[in-house]
Amino acid sequence: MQPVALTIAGSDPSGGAGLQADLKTFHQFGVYGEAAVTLITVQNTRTVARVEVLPPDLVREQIEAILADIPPDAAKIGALGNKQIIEEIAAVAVRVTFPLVLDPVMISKHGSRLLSSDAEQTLIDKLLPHAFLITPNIPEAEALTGIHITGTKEMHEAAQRLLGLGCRNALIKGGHASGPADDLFVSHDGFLRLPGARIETPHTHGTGCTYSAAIAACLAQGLDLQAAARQAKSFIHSAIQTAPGLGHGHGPVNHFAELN
Ligand code: PXL
Repeated sequence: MQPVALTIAGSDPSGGAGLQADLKTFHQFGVYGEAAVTLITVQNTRTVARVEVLPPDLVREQIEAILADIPPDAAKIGALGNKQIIEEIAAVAVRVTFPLVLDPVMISKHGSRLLSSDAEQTLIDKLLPHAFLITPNIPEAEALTGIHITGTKEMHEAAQRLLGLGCRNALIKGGHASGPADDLFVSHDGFLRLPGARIETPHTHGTGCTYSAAIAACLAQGLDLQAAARQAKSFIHSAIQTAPGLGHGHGPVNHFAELN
């Protein structure tokens, strides 16, 4: 049976982040990819020049069309733009049975908002309770929980707070901390540290998108969540390590990276 994964995300025409990164990652994992677009960015590796959020009903209709015909085995949700789009997706999320990986994208590497600030509470109230897994980086975990993260202890506290808000599992990524890029995976059954040596490189554009897409791809293949998180962590590590060095700014990671 061909595994299928869906991404609900923004478009990055430079191909490093957003739905383009997700589709390449699904493909690399041998998973058939589907994509519903939430917003369109104008960007390259140097800058994000414009962000246009699509009409909420158009986003909803794309998803409904897919669900009625080729329902996925797992889905990931990336940049959402605004409150109305979150509400449309939440209305669908209440009735789906496949796992949802929620990457709570807020701000691009270049500082452009990919989620309006007044939408954060809607994301917490309406979408987060339907997430099988949420994958914030440290600034996103801080915004969602109000906890200022300075070390492992606060990472644990923030992860517990996220579970308290209703998602089943949380993966807080340590890439924005100093020292090793260790991630923390927490579920109601316990926690798991995903160690990662820090790689000094400017080419990390799309890291978060690629990581959560890799987890969704592994879930679509039927892996359990811990195995999915481990495999995705290993993939994103090699993808950063072997980044092709494209562009003149923050270049993309290597979506052809080896799977272990
Ligand atoms: O990496 C976050 C992200 C998600 N989605 C889109 C983006 C970015 C970062 O630039 O452009 C469309």
